Formats: sequence, C-alpha cells, structure tokens
Amino acid sequence: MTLGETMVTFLPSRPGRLADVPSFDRAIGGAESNVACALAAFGHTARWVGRVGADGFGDHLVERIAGYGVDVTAVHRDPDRPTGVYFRTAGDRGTGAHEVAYYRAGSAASAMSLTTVDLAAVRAARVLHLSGITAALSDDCRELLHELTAPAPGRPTVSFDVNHRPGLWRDREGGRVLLELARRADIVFVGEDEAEEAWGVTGGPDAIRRELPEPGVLVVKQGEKGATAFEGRCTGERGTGTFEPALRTAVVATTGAGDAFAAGFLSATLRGLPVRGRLRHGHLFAAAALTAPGDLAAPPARDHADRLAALDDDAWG
Ligand code: KDG
Repeated sequence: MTLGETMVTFLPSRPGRLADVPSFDRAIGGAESNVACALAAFGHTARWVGRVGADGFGDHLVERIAGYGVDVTAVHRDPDRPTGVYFRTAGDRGTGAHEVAYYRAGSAASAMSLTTVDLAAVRAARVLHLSGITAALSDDCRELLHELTAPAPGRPTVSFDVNHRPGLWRDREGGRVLLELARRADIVFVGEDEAEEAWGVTGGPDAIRRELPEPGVLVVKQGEKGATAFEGRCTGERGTGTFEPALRTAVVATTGAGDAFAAGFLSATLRGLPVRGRLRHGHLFAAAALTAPGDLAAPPARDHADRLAALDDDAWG
C-alpha cells in the first residue's frame, strides 16, 4: 500500500524554459502512486490511498491509476478542495535539471489527516510505502506521517523514500523532519545528492548509514553510478553495504526514476530475492522510467526483468 498526493502533471511539448514552452500535455505524477502503479503492473496487489478533488482532474487520476490495476477504493474525493497540478520542463540534457511549477497549496491531498484517512485500512497493509513529500504538504499531513511511522506492535513494514523537494519546504525545517521520519522507517531510500542537500551529509553511503543506523534496510541511490544497500539491524551491527552498478541508459527524463527504483526494490523484497537481485530490479525499473518522458512508466515484464537481473556481473558492470 502507498499513501500520498497525486497530481495532474503537465509535460512540455518541447524543450525550453517554463517561460517559453507554448503548450503542455497532460500526464499523471505522484511519487507514491507511481510506486503503486509499477508494483501493480508487475503483478503485485497494490493499493493507493490519496485524496483528490471532486473534479474532472480527480476523475482522470483515479481512472488512470485504477487502469494500472491499483486498488483505489480508499481514495477520498474532496468536494471543497481541488486536485493539485504541476508543470515541468523537459530538463537539461546533461544534468537532467528542470524547472517545476506546483499548483498544489490547499489541494485536496493537503487535507489528508488523522481524521480524513482511514487509518485502520492503512494499518492493515503488509508494506506501507510513504515519502517525505507528504510531510511537506501541510501540518496535518506531517502529523499523519508521524503517526504512521510511530513504533507500534504489528504495524506494517514502513518503506520511506526521503524525496526531498526543496520547493515544498518554506522553512529550513525540512531536513530535520525528513531525518526523523527516515529513522522510524524499516526500509529507507535516499539519494546521495539528496542527503547532502537535506542533511549536509557528504562522504557517500557509509557516511549516510552513520547518520541513519536505525532502518533495517537503507538504500543509497548514487545516480548513474548505481546504488548501495545496507542491512544490519537484526545483528545489531551496522552491516556492510552492497553496491550494484546501474544500467547505462539514454536518459529521456529523470523524474519518476527514484519511484521506479523503489518499486523494483520493493517488488523483489516481496518476492524474497537476495539483496543483489533487489538492487538489480530497482535499476531495471528505474531504466524503464528514465527512458520515458512522463513521471510514470510501466516496468519491464516480469520474466524479462528476471532474465536481465540474472545476467552475470560482466553484463551489469
Ligand atoms: O518522484 C516523482 C514525483 O516527484 C513526481 O511524480 C511528482 O509527486 C510528485 C511531487 O510531489 O513532486
């Protein structure tokens, strides 16, 4: 199960500055629903919990996400607040840097709270995937995330993608909030660049693990280089990181690649694959997203992904 805001995303019809792009195409974006869609497309049971407006954009999102096979029965429609939207540019060819314009302040999703979300349904999940974006939407959303990550007997396995979005944090509090939430999760995904930006941690995966020793699984994404996973809570030791190189891909757009990576890693976790297989599935799902223009891309077919993940180290190195 995943919980978070999904927006109508407007993708540029051509490269250029936001100020110059003449028209945009409608697509969908939302870190947590991206994960749910990828998992469902890969054959897992997946549910997305969210809140959208009782408007045409809300209809569009719910229908599209359901079309991936995701259970949307816990999505609430808000009669008073609109569905959030955002526009983005194509991104620099070399760095992937792009401009983003959010229109989501006061959105339906920002009204998710301890009272508007069906907590019993959320707590019944086996794995609950959350992201730091939700904590930035409103005080109510932040409180909701604190509650869902609180240690409690029988709580779901909590997966947390830090997803630091500087444009959403008005204050400098973001880093502290994200670190606190990450420390309460069981599985954490964070980018090396993100850890530096949010927490000022430099020194790579080992330094990030020192800052975040609590989660049973910590995955540090290292951009085009690859990713390192740490496991270790069970033995009481910090554990040694396992590095797995990423696939070399002709990048069309980087947005959504982190969500795809998380979905691939979680999918392989649910299937009981060893850590190297989990990282490789993360990379395979991410490669599918990197080669698509939108935020959301279907992962490779399961038998295909399994064959690629089983290739020997030379093919992956
Ligand atoms: O990870 C991709 C998301 O950032 C994108 O789909 C939109 O959820 C989104 C956000 O809040 O930026």
